[in-house]
Amino acid sequence: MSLIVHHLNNSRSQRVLWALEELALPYEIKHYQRDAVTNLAPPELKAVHPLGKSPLLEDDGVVVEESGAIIQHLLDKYGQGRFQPAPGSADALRHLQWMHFAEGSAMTPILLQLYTSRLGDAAAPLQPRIAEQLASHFGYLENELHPSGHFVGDELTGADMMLSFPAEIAVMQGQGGTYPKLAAFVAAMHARPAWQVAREKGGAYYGY
Ligand SMILES: N[C@@H](CCC(=O)N[C@@H](CS)C(=O)NCC(=O)O)C(=O)O
Repeated sequence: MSLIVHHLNNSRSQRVLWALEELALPYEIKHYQRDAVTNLAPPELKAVHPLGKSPLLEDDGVVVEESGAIIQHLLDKYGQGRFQPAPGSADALRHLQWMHFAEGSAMTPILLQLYTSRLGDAAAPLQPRIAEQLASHFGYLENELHPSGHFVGDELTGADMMLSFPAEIAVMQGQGGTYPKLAAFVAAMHARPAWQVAREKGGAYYGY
């Protein structure tokens, strides 16, 4: 088995390191640093994949992109049933939904806010809709968290790993008071030994 993570500092790639640590798999990290001015990934990542983005996983020489697909692949191939519900169960469908929701839906208003914030007054007509969508998606996540502090069932799953990134952004935006369950979820995930080892190995991860 050869697993290599092409890891960009301060990025979604943190989730992949975390998943690998939870699975206790051996892996290598190739580190890439964001440009200090543009915050973009360095051109070397384009030698691995045409989009030059992270995370990228190399599994025995096959490059897998998209954090959701990478984590699902790791769980399916190496998880032996851990960190996801039994196939065919009602929870499995919810899990599938969340695995896609994290990048497919939750990140859209977050990225719109990030990019339009650079336009100043020119973005004013868009801001109410973006703010409303941001609140709608964060509020939905807040309401969907189970009393156990997980998104599916009562144990850690890939869905929690994927949703940690938008939840962290809500907290980083200073919205932990508005979304206390999301804030508690982020704190609980970060308290996991596997998350902390991944954080140490991965290097800089925003203010966390
Ligand atoms: N939906 C993709 C997003 C990948 C992505 O946009 N990664 C960012 C890091 S969070 C990146 O590489 N940005 C650097 C750049 O675009 O230059 C995934 O979840 O893997």
